[in-house]
Amino acid sequence: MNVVKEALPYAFDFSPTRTALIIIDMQNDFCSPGGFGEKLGNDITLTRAIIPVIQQLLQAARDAGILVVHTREGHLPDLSDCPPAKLERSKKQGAGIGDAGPMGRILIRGETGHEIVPELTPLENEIVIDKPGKGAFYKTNLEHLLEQNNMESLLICGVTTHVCVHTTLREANDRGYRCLVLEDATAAFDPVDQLAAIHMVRQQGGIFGWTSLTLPLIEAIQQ
Ligand code: TIU
Repeated sequence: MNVVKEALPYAFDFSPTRTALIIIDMQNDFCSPGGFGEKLGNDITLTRAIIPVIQQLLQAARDAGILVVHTREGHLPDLSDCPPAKLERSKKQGAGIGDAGPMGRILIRGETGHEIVPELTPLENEIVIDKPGKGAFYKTNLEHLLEQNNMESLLICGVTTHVCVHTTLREANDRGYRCLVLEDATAAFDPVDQLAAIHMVRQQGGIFGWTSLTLPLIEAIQQ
């Protein structure tokens, strides 16, 4: 067993062969100018700032042969998989899903805005999950893939902490996965949301799982 001693609320142990790294929605739409995140009225500085941290974690995971899963939030070009309520709220906020933007149609599969940022481009053999919702389990085959690979622990990073990271974390927790959320490899647009979201994971004896910084995890992967 590998151990992240510094994890909270207590040490997190994991077996690399039964652990997946889940990188949530590190897409241009959330991390690059003119995307969905910025059009919702957010500053993307904080979501961009974690890119180098995730790069290091991704390299460590690849070197150790840890299963890597990338996710992307987005919709079919005809919007048939976008619930009307989600579409309505995006339009009210000025970031209409499917509207034209500087990186193509907002949050639409196949557009530049939907692509993962170049620094974190998935390798050919890595899993990419396209999801219509905030959670990575809803209307995807993630659960099946994790079961097929006999996974028990998930290392979760990406954006945004309080939205897609949390929804995925909660879905995973209910399915019995042991989840470690990386405090400095996740980001919210507002630091208040980041603090609250991280606190919520590890409160009440780790109600949803564990948290840690990325460096202790990388050291544990390399143990
Ligand atoms: N708006 C916001 O904070 N997040 C999202 O809409 N999606 C994800 O978190 N990926």
